[in-house]
Amino acid sequence: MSRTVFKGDTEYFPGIGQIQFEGPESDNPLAFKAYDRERRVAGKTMEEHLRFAVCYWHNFCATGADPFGPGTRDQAWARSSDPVQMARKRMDAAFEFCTKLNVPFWCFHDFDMAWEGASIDESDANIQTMVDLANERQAETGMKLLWGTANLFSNPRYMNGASTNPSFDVVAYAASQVKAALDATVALGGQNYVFWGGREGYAYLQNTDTRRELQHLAMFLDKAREYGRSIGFEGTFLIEPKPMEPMYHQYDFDAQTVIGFLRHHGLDGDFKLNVEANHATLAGHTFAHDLQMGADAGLLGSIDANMGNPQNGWDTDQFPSSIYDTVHAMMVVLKMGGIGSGGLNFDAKVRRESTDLSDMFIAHIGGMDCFARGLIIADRILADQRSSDLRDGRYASFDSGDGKRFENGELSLTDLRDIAVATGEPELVSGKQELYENLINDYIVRGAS
Ligand code: XLS
Ligand code: CA
Ligand code: CA
Repeated sequence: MSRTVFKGDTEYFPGIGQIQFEGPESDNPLAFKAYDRERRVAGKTMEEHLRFAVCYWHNFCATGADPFGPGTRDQAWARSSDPVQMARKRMDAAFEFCTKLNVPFWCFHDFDMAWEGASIDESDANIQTMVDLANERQAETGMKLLWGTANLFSNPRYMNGASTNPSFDVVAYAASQVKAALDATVALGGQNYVFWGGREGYAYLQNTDTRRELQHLAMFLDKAREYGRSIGFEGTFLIEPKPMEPMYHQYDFDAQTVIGFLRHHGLDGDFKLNVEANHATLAGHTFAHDLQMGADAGLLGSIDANMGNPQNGWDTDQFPSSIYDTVHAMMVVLKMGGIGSGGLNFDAKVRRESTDLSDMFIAHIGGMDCFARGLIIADRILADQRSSDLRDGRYASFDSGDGKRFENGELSLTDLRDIAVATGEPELVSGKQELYENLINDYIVRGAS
């Protein structure tokens, strides 16, 4: 179903209508070249597969400011000294943008959608005001909430972490925010709730009791789960791994670290992973690696779609533009049978130098086309018998006989030795990596039409 374009009192993106699919030959920068919502791939429409979301913070709150200079973007919705007016205008701009882009989902932090008050009660009331408005906007347009979350990292009180803060007062304060953000997520029909461990980590080992902090983190998540379920949240709780920045060392380092943590604390029945591309690469992995680790564990819940810059060691949150990466990502997602109730959230921002309002559309269109091409090409590669042969064929010795018995746990170490003695020196079997790489490039070059 197409979204109804939201029309508020002010049009914040004048001259731009709802973005249409025009196909690969189009040279219109404000049209999709590959993302054709209704086109069916592997049994589902592209919209159902990709479940794109627009994030509130990078688009409607960030201004392009960096540590070296102020913002560069002129945002009409941010021109107000009254926080209520500003939040309302911002929401109108957000719904206008999302519905013109025609994405099904959006995502928010508590204090990018609303604004922080002088007390917890005031903040909760501010959030409620904006939830009421967002509910109206969702009903008018057909937009849905992919996930909500709480910002537990910007306010100075969280400088030493939120649930892992050495001060109990801060832990309790963080809980008040998560409670309100969960209430908001449920009120808006959110399908997931995200915990990014912003400053859950440490700067200096010798003044930190890491064992205690990790126990507090698990306890906090457990209580959030208990509360969420008690108010009828049926969606998935998601942890978003990230290895560094802002803290020197972050506890939720990467997918495998979080999977171990969730299983250790019995949280893996309710929590899954929100894997962000740029965080995976900061951890020294590829995007596809962290996706695969999540998929193997049955815990890949959602994706923050962006990319980093291989030349530096921080989180640049660029829009995805590498088809090579999206092909590999979508191969993982298709093999696991789809992203379920998760989605692809563009946790990405236009560059500080990209100052036209249309750049926001161009950036998202590019990211959506990049994943649409990734989806089509990944599906074709997986349908090519050679691709499964190249992988599964390598494990054929475990499909029957002693290999099968080993997998079933029927062979002891001594049995294995006896088999090795009888077999002698194993044959060298080529891994055929380059053949597979060439196959992928052949499909990429053939395109996604
Ligand atoms: C920051 C994170 C953040 C989370 C939500 O690096 O990506 O934006 O996705 O708190
Ligand atoms: Ca990021
Ligand atoms: Ca993210």
